[in-house]
Amino acid sequence: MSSHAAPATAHCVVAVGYSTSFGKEEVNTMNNTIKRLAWTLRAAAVWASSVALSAAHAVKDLPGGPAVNQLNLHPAVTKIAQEQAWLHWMMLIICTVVFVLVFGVMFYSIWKHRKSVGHKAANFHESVTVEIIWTIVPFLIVIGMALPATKVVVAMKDTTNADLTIKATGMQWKWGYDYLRGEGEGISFFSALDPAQRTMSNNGGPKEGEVPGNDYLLKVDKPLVVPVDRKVRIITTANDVIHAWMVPAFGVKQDAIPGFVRDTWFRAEKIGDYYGQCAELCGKEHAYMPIHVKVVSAEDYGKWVDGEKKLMAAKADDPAKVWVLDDLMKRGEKVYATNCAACHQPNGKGAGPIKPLDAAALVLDADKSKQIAVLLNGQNNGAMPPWKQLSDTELAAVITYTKNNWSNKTGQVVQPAEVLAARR
Ligand code: HEC
Ligand SMILES: [Cu+2]
Repeated sequence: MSSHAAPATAHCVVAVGYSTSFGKEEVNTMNNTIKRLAWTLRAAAVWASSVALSAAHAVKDLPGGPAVNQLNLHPAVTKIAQEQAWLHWMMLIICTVVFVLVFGVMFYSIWKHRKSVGHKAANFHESVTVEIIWTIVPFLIVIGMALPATKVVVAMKDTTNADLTIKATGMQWKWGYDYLRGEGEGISFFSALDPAQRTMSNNGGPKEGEVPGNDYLLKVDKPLVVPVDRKVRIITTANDVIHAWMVPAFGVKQDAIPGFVRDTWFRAEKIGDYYGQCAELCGKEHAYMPIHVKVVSAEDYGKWVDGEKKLMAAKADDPAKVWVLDDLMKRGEKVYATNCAACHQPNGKGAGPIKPLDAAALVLDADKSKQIAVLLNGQNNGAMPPWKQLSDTELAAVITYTKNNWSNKTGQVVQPAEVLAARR
């Protein structure tokens, strides 16, 4: 839309307003209304053109992601995506041909046999030939579309013999990735929207002169990394509500449902960055859960895996480390606040059926193994849940904390090695 079009039309309208024969008063109010209308139109036109201009200048196509004014499907990077695109065009063409033929015949018949040229309607019943034709032809068309479509759907669902299995967990509002099998097994991390972009969006989007980048709202802090030309099986599930894992360039879109496991797969044929998003409306920040898959060479993938493993080793606590009381207390305070305070209260007094930890005989007991056992196995049929999922160090820290906080002053220190030993 050009910014000149609207004022020009508005002037015409004003001119028409003058040429009609209303009273002076009426003409005046009318002129005011028209002026206001013209102003609104002009503002809208200027806004629209500026949006169009700034968009055209600031944002370019994102390779592997959306393109500016994109109409077609994403360029395919997997065999499946290629086949999907082929199916899409094949069916679109068949539908168009059917549409043109049917409507062509219909309009031709209406025109040719119209009453005004004296056409008399034919009057016949039951034509076996016609009935056979209009049964057979659509049947063939449906078969012609269903056969190749079924082939592709079956291929999409064949997740066997994957080189790499990754679990993608949707959560409000980020993705969790766990490498379950194959090279990189054990790696696990979260992938969330780039915080700078989130702030930009929360503040109403990129401001005048701010260049948001072509990957606006698609940039993540840590992309999923996979090797090229390997079959990657993605298992999807969710922690809270239904999400969906979608990467258009791979032709992959799979619901991630809490309590259920679904899977899909892809074999990316080209090194590069590919983008997608959560594709199931999952709450107020649905637009803030982008997916970024980095496809790298086998060699680079190996390097990435080594790097991740080193990072993980550095982060994981060494259960053999011997701690001093103060450090364990500091660590334990945090573990307690996140895991225990909700039930046992920050003051350790508990509430109702939740037993107090402050001044509790079991906590004060000189035999440390008693409390270790409660933490590892729970108590009273899970009323007190087991905390096996916490690390040895976290358990040692939180037990030491409860033994030396509030009025509890046992001076006892529980080392991670003791927890590790009790696990067996
Ligand atoms: C979901 C609520 C809940 C959470 C969270 C919870 N507890 Fe408990 N805990 C209980 C209940 C309930 C009991 C009492 C069980 C019983 O009846 O024997 C209990 C009992 C205990 C006992 C035994 C007390 C005694 O005198 O027998 C210890 C020790 C304990 N909890 C420590 C912890 C620690 C440490 C954490 C955090 C890692 C924690 N609890 C988290 C509910 C909870
Ligand atoms: Cu979602």
